[in-house]
Amino acid sequence: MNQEVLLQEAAAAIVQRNAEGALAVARKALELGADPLAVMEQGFTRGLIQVGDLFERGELFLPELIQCAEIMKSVSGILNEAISVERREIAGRVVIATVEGDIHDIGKGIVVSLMRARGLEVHDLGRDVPAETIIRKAVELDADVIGTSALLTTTMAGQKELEETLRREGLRERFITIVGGAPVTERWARRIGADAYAEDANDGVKKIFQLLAERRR
Ligand code: B1M
Repeated sequence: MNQEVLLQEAAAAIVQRNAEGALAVARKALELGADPLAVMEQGFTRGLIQVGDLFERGELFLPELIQCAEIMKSVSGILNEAISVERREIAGRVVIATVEGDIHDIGKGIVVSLMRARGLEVHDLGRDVPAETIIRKAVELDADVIGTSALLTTTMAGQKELEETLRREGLRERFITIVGGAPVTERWARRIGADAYAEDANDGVKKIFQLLAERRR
């Protein structure tokens, strides 16, 4: 089967809130040997973004949005697990969380799976996590990297607070910081003083490896 058709079916299953159909597409993708990351990002995620647009225009309501998110969670359970593990040695230690006040964690889940698959040791603190808690955990675990995800324009402030707290506590140089999430931009990362902005999971992992290599030079 053509991969583009599969991706369209994945997106459509989310928009149509077809839970069984979505699981069937995820399983079919794996049977056919499709790249699970591509199916998540170019298929199911595309559908979820359409759902977000419908919600924004008032053409779909919160219960339906929640239903779509739940379907997305169940397919990501299958596909994130299947993201191929390329290397086993630990390349660096990452503490990651969705910032305080924000419960969006589907994208972070994809990022975490890819990080683990590429050999990073990842401590996922979950969602709605205060900056102070993220920092305490990173210090306790002697992490190399602190990653944060924010999906609301209002909660992006949590990423700024993290940078400010690190600076105030004299800890800024100790960690590499990386920020992501739909409203987050390169400009925002620069403005708050984060080391990197990541557009998606691949970009995030690539930048972490670059920054780890620079630090070890
Ligand atoms: Co919410 N929501 N939501 N929502 N929701 C948005 C974000 C919104 C844009 C929808 C819209 O109106 N168009 C809007 C925000 C508007 C704004 O801030 N300007 C919105 C709103 C308003 C809300 C509520 C306030 C709704 C309400 O209650 N009235 C509420 C807020 C709750 C809260 O957090 N306090 C809410 C709730 C929810 C659900 C619970 C129903 C559900 C989340 C379920 C869950 O995550 N467990 C949900 C969903 C699903 C969405 C949309 C539709 C999809 C988000 C998503 O999962 N995308 C979203 C619309 C949109 O984003 N266009 C929307 C797919 C995911 C794979 O992408 O998360 O961007 P993303 O992650 C990507 C990259 O950004 C990047 O890599 C990922 C993989 O490629 N990335 C990183 C992300 N983090 C990274 C970290 C990194 C590196 C890369 O390194 C550390």
